[in-house]
Formats: sequence, structure tokens, C-alpha cells
Amino acid sequence: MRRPECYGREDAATRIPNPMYASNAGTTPMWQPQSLRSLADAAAKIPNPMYASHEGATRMRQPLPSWRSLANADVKMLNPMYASSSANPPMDQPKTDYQARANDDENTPDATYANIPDDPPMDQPQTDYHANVDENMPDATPASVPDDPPMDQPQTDYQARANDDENKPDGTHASIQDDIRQLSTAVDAFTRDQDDMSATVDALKRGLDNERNRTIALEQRLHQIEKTLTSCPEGYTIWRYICYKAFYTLKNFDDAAATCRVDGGTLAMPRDADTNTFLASLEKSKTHGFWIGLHDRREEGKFEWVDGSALGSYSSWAPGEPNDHNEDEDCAATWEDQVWNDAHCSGLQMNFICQTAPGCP
Ligand SMILES: [Ca+2]
Ligand SMILES: [Ca+2]
Repeated sequence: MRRPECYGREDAATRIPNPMYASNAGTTPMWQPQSLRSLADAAAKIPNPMYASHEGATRMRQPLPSWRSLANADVKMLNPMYASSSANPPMDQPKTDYQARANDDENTPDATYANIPDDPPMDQPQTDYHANVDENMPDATPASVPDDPPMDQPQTDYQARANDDENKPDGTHASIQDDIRQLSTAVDAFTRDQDDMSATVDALKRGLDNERNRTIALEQRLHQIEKTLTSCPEGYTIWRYICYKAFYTLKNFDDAAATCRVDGGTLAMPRDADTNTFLASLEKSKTHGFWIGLHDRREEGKFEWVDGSALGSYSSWAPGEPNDHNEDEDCAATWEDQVWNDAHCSGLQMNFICQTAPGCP
């Protein structure tokens, strides 16, 4: 009995001269296992000697008509491996013919060639670049070479920037011009100030020269004054800018005073103790006193100096003096220890001391 689910497969099997069935020609198998049929289909594609041996004969003894029928059937039957494919072979189908691939390359636009640019890329090998240049393409190298050599390129860029600066209003350039104007103004002001300062310096120099000349003149005057102040008449000794001289000639008061006037001075007027002490150093006589320029002729008891000035607070009267002895003593003279005494002006002959200013004859 045949299993109903195997009828369809039996029909297909009858169309395929399967060696398994060919050896049992005329005999219909009861049923055939599914796995065995698949093996039979695969075997139909490849003339495997293993199947041929299942016919009960060796490969060498396989009947030729059976082998040929298998080959013919193989040609007509669609290969199960390709049955689900389209008319074109799958992309992963191995190319078995080099020429076929070559034909495909001719008819199909090749992406590799389509992507080749007209100009060779910069990084293209030198051999390809030269091939393009030498054959069909114009040489791009001369066209791209600038008029100036590459070394001048920075200069060209600098010139271009300079031209841009000249053609475009530049805020920085205007600011620099403003700074230059301000600087020029400052320089002019500085120059004027410098001129003023130069004039001031010249004036100061002139003033300094004048002061220097004035100082020289003053120094000369001072030297002259010093010389004059230290210049006393013959025999006179200077004491606090006054010249003094002791005369050892016995004369009355008026004759003594007259001798002092000859030397340009007067009888000595010791107005303080130091000067009085200095005069004592000049008096070398112990036997006679020395007339000095003090008297009370105009008013009794009121002594004054020969120049008309008052006696003042200083005096060196000897004890008990002035006593205006016999009411006739109005002229003063020094005695020992440099004390003063009133004496008769014309009745006595005494030494005297004169004084005069320096520089006087
Ligand atoms: Ca008197
Ligand atoms: Ca007296």
C-alpha cells in the first residue's frame, strides 16, 4: 500500500531518473523515506560514484544510457540550491569564469573608475600624475604656478594687506593718525617750553654773572675795609676797631687834646671796663697820670665825653673822687690801678692817651 502523503513525491520521483529507482525499473516502491528522497535529489545534481555503486555494479560497469540520462535530467532540472534565486546569480556566488567577470566589468559602470577625478589628486603617486599629464590632460602645474616664485608669496600677502588697509577705513589707522597729531602737538608745546626754559636759563646765567661780579666787588670792599680797620697811625694799637696810643709828653688837658686832633682823633674815651683795662696796658709811667677825654666843664658834677656824649653807666673813679678839689677840678685823668680822678685842667702837666679811627692819618 502507498501512503497517501507520498503521492506527489512519487510523481516527481518518476520524472527524475534516480539511479536508486533506475535499478528497480518497472517496480514501484511501496513508500520511500523522506530522507532517502532528499539524498536522491542531491545525488541527481552530482554524478557521485557512490550512488552508481548502489545499482549493484561498480563504477566501471555502470551502464552508459543510465549515466547519460542522469546528465540530461541534471541539465533540465532546476538546481534546488538556485531554485529560490533570481535570474541573476547571487552576489556571493563564486565567479567561476574570469572572462564573465571581465564582461560584467565592461557593461557595468565601475565605481572605482567613476570616482576617479578629472584632475589627479595631490597625493596620487607621481607615476600616475605624469601619465595623465603626458597623455591627454593639460598640465595643471604650469597653470597653477604664480607669476612670482613661491619665495615671494609672503610679500604678496603683505602687499595685499597693505592694499586692503589703503582701501578700507581702518579704525586702528585713524587712531594712530590721531596719536601722531597729538604727539606732534605735544612736541610743539615741549619745544616752546624748552625755548622758554632756555630764555629763563639765559636770564638766570646773566643774573648769576651779575651776582658773581657783585660778590667780587663786595669781597674787594671787605678786604679794603679790613685793611682800613687794621690800619692805625704810627704807634697806635687797634682795640675793638679803635686805635689807641699813649703819649709820654707832659701837657695840660687842652694841649693834649690838640695833639690827639693832629692825629685825627681825640683823648681816649674808655666807655667800658675792658677798654679801661686795655688802656692800663699802654700806660707804662708810674710817676704821672694820663689825661682821658672826660670833663664837667659845661656843668659841675655832670661829666661827659669829649665828643659830647654822656658819661653813661660805666665809670672807674678812685675812692672819694670826683671831689672837685678847690672847686676847680673839671678834667679827668687816670692814676695807678687805672682809677679816675678829677684834676685842674690847665694847672697840671700829665701824659695823655689818644684814640683815632682806623684809616685815619
Ligand atoms: Ca668839677
Ligand atoms: Ca679830685
